Amino acid sequence: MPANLKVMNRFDLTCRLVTQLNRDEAVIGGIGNSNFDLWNAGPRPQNFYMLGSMGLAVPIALGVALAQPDRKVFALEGDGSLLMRLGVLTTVGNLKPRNLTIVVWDNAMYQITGLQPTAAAGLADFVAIARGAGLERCAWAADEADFAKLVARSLAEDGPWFIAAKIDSTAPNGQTPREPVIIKDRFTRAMAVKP
Ligand SMILES: Cc1ncc(C[n+]2csc(CCOP(=O)(O)OP(=O)(O)O)c2C)c(N)n1
Repeated sequence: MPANLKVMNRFDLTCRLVTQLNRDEAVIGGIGNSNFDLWNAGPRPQNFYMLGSMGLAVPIALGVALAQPDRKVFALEGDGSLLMRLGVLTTVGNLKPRNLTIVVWDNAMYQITGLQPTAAAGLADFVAIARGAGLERCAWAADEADFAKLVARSLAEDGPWFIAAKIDSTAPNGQTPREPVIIKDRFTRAMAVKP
């Protein structure tokens, strides 16, 4: 892992990412803080907010990316959640969807359930793990400008991309309304699979 990675703020980075979107990109927010900050960054019908299950942002985003290869798809996942479903990276590495970007918010903890440390508080390096899983375009974001640059590249160039960011433990300013049926319905309409 590179030294001197800046510890950033998930909401700030989420806002930067959403601001950079210019088409109907899909964004899948993982359980808890990842989707709360996505919601707080401004509701979009092309956002899917995962409620309740850890580790599903990347599998859902992978499915959307494979079904709609002309649409860019982002998965935003916490480090604890990605660790729970690490095997999905090997699937992404083998399938190599050109339109998928995975972002991992690495605060080295299960923040929302009480700040318990994850393996990322030890030696685990997500970029090294992703590279080992077969992803080639993988990077740690050194700071906010670097994050924005990586997002811009992932929008302009073929992936799959994997962007890891060290973040602090600021709690989101409010939660996504818990309306699973509405979330799913709005998202599937935005993906134009439901008239
Ligand atoms: C399968 C499963 N196990 C445990 C939980 C309880 N749980 C919900 S969120 C969470 C921590 C998520 O950690 P991380 O993805 O790193 O996000 P953070 O809270 O740090 O933003 C846990 C343990 C759950 N919802 N689902």
